[in-house]
Amino acid sequence: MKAVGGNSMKWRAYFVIDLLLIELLLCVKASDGELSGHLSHSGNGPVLRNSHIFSSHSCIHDEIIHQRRRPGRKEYSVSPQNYKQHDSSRFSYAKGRTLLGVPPKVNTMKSIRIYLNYDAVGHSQDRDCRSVGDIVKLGEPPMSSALRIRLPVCDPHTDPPLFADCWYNCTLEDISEEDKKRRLHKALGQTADWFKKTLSVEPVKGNLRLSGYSACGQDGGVQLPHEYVEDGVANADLVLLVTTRPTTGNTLAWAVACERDQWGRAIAGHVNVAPRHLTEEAETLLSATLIHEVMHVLGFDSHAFAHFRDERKRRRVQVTARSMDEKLGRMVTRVVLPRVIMHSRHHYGAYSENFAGLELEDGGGRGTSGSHWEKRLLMNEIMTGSVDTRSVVSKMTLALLEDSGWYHVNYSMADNLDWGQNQGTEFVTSPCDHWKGAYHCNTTQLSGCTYNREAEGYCPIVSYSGDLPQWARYFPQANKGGQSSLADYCAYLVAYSDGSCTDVNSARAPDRMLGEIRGSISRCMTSSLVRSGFVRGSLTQGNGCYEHKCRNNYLEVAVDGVWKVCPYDGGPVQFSGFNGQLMCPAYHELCGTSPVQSHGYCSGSCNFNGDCIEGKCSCFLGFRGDDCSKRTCPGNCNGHGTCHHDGYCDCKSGFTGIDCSTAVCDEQCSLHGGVCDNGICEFRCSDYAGYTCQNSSKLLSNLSICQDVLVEDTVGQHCAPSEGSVLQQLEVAVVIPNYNRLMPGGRTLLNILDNGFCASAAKRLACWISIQRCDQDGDNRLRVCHSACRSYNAACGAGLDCSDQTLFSDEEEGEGQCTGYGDVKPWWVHRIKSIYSRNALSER
Ligand SMILES: *[C@@H]1O[C@H](CO)[C@@H](O)[C@H](O)[C@H]1NC(C)=O
Ligand SMILES: *[C@@H]1O[C@H](CO)[C@@H](O)[C@H](O)[C@H]1NC(C)=O
Ligand SMILES: *[C@@H]1O[C@H](CO)[C@@H](O)[C@H](O)[C@H]1NC(C)=O
Ligand SMILES: *[C@@H]1O[C@H](CO)[C@@H](O)[C@H](O)[C@H]1NC(C)=O
Ligand SMILES: CC(=O)N[C@H]1CO[C@H](CO)[C@@H](O)[C@@H]1O
Repeated sequence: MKAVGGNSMKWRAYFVIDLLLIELLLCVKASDGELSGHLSHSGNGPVLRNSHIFSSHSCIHDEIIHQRRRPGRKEYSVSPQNYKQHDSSRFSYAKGRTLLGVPPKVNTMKSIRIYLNYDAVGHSQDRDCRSVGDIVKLGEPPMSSALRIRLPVCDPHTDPPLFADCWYNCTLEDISEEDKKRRLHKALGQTADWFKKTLSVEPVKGNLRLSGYSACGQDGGVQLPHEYVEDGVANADLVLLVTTRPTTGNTLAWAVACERDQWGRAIAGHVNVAPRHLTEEAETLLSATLIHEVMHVLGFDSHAFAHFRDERKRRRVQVTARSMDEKLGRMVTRVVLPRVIMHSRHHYGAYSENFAGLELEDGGGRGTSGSHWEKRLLMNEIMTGSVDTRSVVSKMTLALLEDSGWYHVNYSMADNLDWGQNQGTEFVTSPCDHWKGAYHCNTTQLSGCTYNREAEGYCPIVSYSGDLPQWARYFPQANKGGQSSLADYCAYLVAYSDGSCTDVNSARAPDRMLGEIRGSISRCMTSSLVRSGFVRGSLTQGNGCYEHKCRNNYLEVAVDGVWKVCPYDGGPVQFSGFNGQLMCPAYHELCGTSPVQSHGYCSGSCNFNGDCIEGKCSCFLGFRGDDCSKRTCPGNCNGHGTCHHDGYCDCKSGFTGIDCSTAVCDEQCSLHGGVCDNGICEFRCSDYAGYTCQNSSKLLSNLSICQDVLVEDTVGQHCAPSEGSVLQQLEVAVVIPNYNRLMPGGRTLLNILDNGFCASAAKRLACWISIQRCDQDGDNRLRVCHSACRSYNAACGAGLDCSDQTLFSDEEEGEGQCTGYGDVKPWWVHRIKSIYSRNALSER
């Protein structure tokens, strides 16, 4: 690269901002297929006892992402980091290990260091509640001229929560006093510790560097402390900036990522926790909520998916797949990441090739798929759209983070998810009215045991005021369905509030007449038992809580302290002193510890190093053998590294990935807002939400400033906002500032007429930089032509660094391989040359 003068360094900084600005102009149309109006409950069928009510957290991440795509909102910026070279750490690793005869492992991953910054807590004049009656902003409500009337007013209790722009009237519980701050520190500290045990990353070498161009996060965000931008943050891989601003409804907290490194990993995020929920009672719920929210920052985020990396450290070709599902009768978005699929197969017992990915939540058919697992399939998993105290972290969620390519995960930190376990491929691919057992119910008249037999439950079927979407009509009446739109209105047995078999403090005492008992080993079973001489009352349900244990490969059940062995596949047993019988569940239902070896299961589970389809392992890159138990150097490290005999590649500097096939980028890459992919600094169209690659001639009618520039350039496609009005804003917010910077003396577009050739050269370049062409595949933005830069320099006597290949193509650019052109029509050449020589002369 040529020597870079101070002047052109300034250019660099300017273009960074411009490329970020492009992200500002994001736009999302109201989603199609939204349910008309709000559905509300009306009379439901007879419910014998109270339903089990848990307080829960409703996640508004998807709404935030939606908001951030509105024009004028920024999603994030990119700041490159230094990462340790493999050499140094491998050396120290090898020293201790070789003595034991264990080959050195190239494993540079270390536990993630999350740095929590509380500086912003309570410090925002217009967003933090500091005294009762303060009126603060939620979102970006309109500023009213009349000071006393601030509309719209937020409804703090809206449920479902509306994440709207409104004015919030502070109450005492919205103020984060000392007690609440203490709870906040404790809860977030525990969250950071949890992730430390769960995730490891390639550690940032030296201080974490942040760009801090603008506020980080949402709802006004947080301005990064000055010293973070100057000096960076020591001992950190991720900085979370914490605020305690109010929220509405039962949203306890929200969080978003705001800066990424050159590989796309989040390095800064904004976490907001509502003071109203920082209470002692909400402690457990808050822990689960914070894990959920920080997962969004770390990568469980529909926008982050575009940056996910494979084993080679290249961008993944596909993270999600959206398609019309004939069986479900609607559009479905599925995560198709390899480890997510692998762990899903083991969870559901779905080894058929018909299972192709794990569904994302579509918000009950709202049409926008987002950043949560489908509740119908994962129920109490922590990354579904609502979190409660029973939420668990499954291997599928950890697998998604691992498949991002940014983390190694500790699967022993996963909890056991029992919803859907071993239910087979049918469960994940069929509509829920085809589900079996407690997973499906169709009448409010009958109670039964819940899916995991831990409680007695009822079948909530709700009559809505409007018709349900076609695909959610499981009943003859179009307005009837289950109680949860997140769970696709499926009807399944839900525990009564006093129905738990395991809770000895349940409000309902066990029925001695039926021989029932509650406790940790009690489970719900179908029963017609009643003490001899008595009859079962008409209100008594056909089930009860009875003790169980697993012994000698048999299930045993007890009534009144008398134990009996059950038939292996389940069936009736009788007890003396009781009329009627107890229906034993099958052995595997309550005693299965090892995975059920259902149809298509691979013995050894492919060592979790490969996918198991119909009994055959297909190993992930870097593994081989029938059971994927052996490591291998893919492509023998492709000549860019050495293969250790244990099957790990040790890459030469300049290369990375499991097979050393991927080139690393010049650090400058992300200074331009680009992301590194295999040595190339990319500016993808799809990185900018709302942008598409479109036929250039289609764009013309909506362009005012750049129209006559692009009209010369209509062959092919340009990367631009897909909506006309946003396109016009792009011109205002990006093209004009670029133009002003390119014009010597900062002249404006208004006096373009008397600025002659320099002005039109500057305009052309500003347009080309802002609306780059796409390559043939229709996503990568082509660099601006080297010749275009040269002819601009010539016309304006400027010193723009044309050798900067992150922005300009190289000198031997081919026809159609870059945006714009430099060698202009003859009458131009002449004039530019004369101006150039004049300027060149005057500079000397
Ligand atoms: C805020 O709430 C308090 C108490 O409910 C009420 O007295 C006050 O008028 C409210 N302020 C505004 C501006 O609505
Ligand atoms: C992995 O998780 C287990 C507990 O589930 C924990 O004991 C262990 O320390 C974790 N490993 C790391 C490297 O943190
Ligand atoms: C209701 O479900 C039961 C089994 O769960 C089934 O036998 C019955 O046919 C269903 N009734 C209707 C009307 O779908
Ligand atoms: C782009 O639009 C022009 C005119 O509308 C048309 O002739 C051309 O075929 C289109 N090109 C592509 C690739 O769609
Ligand atoms: C890409 C785009 O927004 N095109 C719009 C330009 O303006 C015309 C009307 O003049 C619209 O029909 C296009 O959709």
